[in-house]
Amino acid sequence: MINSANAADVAEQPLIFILNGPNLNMLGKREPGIYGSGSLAELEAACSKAAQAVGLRTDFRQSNHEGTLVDWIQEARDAAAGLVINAAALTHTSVALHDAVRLLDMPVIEVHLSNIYRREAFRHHSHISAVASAVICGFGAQGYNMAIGGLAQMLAQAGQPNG
Ligand code: CA2
Repeated sequence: MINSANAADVAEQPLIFILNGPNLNMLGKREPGIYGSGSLAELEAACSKAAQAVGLRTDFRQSNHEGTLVDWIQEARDAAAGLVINAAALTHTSVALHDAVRLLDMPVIEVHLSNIYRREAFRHHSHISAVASAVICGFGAQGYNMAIGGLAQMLAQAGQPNG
């Protein structure tokens, strides 16, 4: 029947990982002027909804630990079709995350809630950008929706005969 997505249909939808770095578990609790007032759980729910709308499934995670994020990026190699990553402060410091993302053979969207270029100079360099497919920053939580939409387009294009 048309328009009746059953469990089997949903299981066939490509899975994307959405990984979040240190302190993003504090969203909504501090600094709403910079990072918005929504919680991480609300962001996760919004991402799941945005992904559903474009035929994707999400695995949304947050860690305060660099090694855990490296492990998850490696896990994405076999488990995911694409990656959205907000590496938070590790963006600006982590060669390990750069190397892990570099090994991925899939679209990767780097996202930041704030416009890192309007902030302190130490936030102006990203170790992720050079190995990401695209970068979105300064749109708040909406940036995650944009990243998911962009990823869906990239995945659809890659599935085309000349993609
Ligand atoms: O703007 C972003 O998304 C950042 O990745 C957030 C990081 C920051 O270090 C980056 O330069 C830019 C910080 C995440 C900390 O999140 C908090 C949330 C609420 C309250 C305090 C911190």
